[in-house]
Amino acid sequence: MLMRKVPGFVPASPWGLRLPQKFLFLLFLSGLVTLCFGALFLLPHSSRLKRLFLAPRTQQPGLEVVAEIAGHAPAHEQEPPPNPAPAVPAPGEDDPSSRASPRRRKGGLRRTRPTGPREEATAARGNSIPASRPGDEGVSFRFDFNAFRSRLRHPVLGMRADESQEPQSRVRAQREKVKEMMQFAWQSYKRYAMGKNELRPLTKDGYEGNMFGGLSGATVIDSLDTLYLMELKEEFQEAKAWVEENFHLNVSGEASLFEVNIRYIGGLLSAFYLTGEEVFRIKAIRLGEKLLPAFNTPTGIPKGVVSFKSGSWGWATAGSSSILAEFGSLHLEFLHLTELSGNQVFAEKVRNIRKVLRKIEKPFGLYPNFLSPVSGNWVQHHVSVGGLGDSFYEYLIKSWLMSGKTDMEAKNMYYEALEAIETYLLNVSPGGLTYIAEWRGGILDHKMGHLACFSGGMIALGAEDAKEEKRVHYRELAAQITKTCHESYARSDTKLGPEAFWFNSGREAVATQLSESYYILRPEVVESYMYLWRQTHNPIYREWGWEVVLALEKYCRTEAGFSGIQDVYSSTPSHDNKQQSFFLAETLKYLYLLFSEDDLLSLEDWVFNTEAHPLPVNHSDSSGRAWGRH
Ligand code: DMJ
Repeated sequence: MLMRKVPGFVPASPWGLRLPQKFLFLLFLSGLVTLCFGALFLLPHSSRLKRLFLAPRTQQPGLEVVAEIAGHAPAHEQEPPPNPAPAVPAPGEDDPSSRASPRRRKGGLRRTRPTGPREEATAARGNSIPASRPGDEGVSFRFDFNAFRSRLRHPVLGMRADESQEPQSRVRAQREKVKEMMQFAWQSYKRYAMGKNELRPLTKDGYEGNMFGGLSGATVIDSLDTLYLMELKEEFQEAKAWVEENFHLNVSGEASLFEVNIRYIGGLLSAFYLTGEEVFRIKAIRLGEKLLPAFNTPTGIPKGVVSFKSGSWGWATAGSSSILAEFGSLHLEFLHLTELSGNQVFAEKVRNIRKVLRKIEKPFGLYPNFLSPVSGNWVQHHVSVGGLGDSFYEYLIKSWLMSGKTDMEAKNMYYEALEAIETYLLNVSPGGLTYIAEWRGGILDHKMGHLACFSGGMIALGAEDAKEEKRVHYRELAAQITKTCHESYARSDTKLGPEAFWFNSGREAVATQLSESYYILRPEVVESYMYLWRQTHNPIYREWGWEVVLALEKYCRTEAGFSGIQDVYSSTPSHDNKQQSFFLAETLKYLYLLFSEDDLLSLEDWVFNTEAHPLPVNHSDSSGRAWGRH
């Protein structure tokens, strides 16, 4: 309007256009430019123009691929969302965790209950594991279960040769008896304590204890593989359903790294390898991630106690030294966690423990029981093949076997340690009993713990791969130690062995005080019978195993389950009111295997972890993710 009123103020353009015309022309031009620019975005993905106009994305070649293989989101997606969305799908919604388990879905069995929203999300911080995401469940990594099964040398449950040939044989009846004991132990637990860690058979209730940081159901997890191999199918389904629906990992207590590893991780791994059910693999991996903060120490030697509490470091919460048998009994399970998750972090943690132990000076070649995870030095010079030391040695020889005999480091460490043990700890009593004493800075305690009785089986297992000139010797040594442990049973009134027995003051293979006279349903002696039976087929081992079955029935069976006893030297012992979960995991399993054919969980295909959970040998035609073979 102003322009019209004062036309003289608006000069004409060089092309002779007036203002309204110019305005219209500009409008047309800008429309054209917008149209052309927009069209760039509609061109195909590979268009060069698009690359010219868009800012390049920061990208490290291969990173996404590695992350995907490892079952995790690429690095740039690893930050957890500020408010994790709940993992629990609405009723009727598809549960992503069950997609990977077509067999279960097909069979119409119960659905896996997804883990809680914040479950396991904090465990991985600082350990190169992305925080778990609701629903992601680590299942994007695919483990080829069928390929794994096809590589086994024997059917998992064996051929059952003797059943077809001798249906009424004595050994079959013995095996059936052990199966009945397992059924009774399980049913009693189920009836009075289902979901608790252990059964208290006298008070007919459950017991949680303080070793598992709030995790429940130790007996369920410990029983899975035993139920499976005994073909207690209904009971196995009950146990599996409990794991699916009630085994929650969103706990926040303080747990023993060792106990959670050997019982829960070991039990879940075995259940997966035996059945291929994804729920066991997923829970094992997620629980494994929760254990990782324990390794956050200056040396990488884990503390014995891990805090599941969100954001806190496990190592800061417990005492000053780590125990050899505890940090030395992770190797088998952690390699399998890597194998099943594709994530190297588990294998790296245990390889580092190995490295520290290789480097440190060993007094006379012996491994003391306590090590500082801060300085990496031994804390005391107490050496034992029983409690505190035991399964460290076991895991060396089993690492060698489980690697398909490729882990030379484990093999060498085992035989070197055994030489030192023989030189400094091995003794023969005046009565001719061979035993492994305990060593305190050069002074011997002439005693053996019940726990040390696993060593007969271990030495038998390792005999075949020793130097040729040592093989017969180790077989004989294994037999002698096992005989001594049998004596500790035979010399009691109940025919069950005490917690510790001595060789001094003219007394041999007996406890010297009441505080060492209890028996808590431990497996180590029958474990050795089982290995010695498989190695020699000497019927004495089945006889000795049967003595244990009869004694358990007579002294430990109560109306509502099995119980430990306070004094093996009393013919009317009082009960301790506890059915240990390892009784179902180990004692009954080893007894059952003792009365079975050798191809039931063949030792060519399986190694047993220290809680008797079978883990597969990595045959040379395997992928070898965890063993560095790809
Ligand atoms: C089990 O939990 C394991 O065998 C462990 O290695 C030692 N103690 C018990 C059984 O006695």
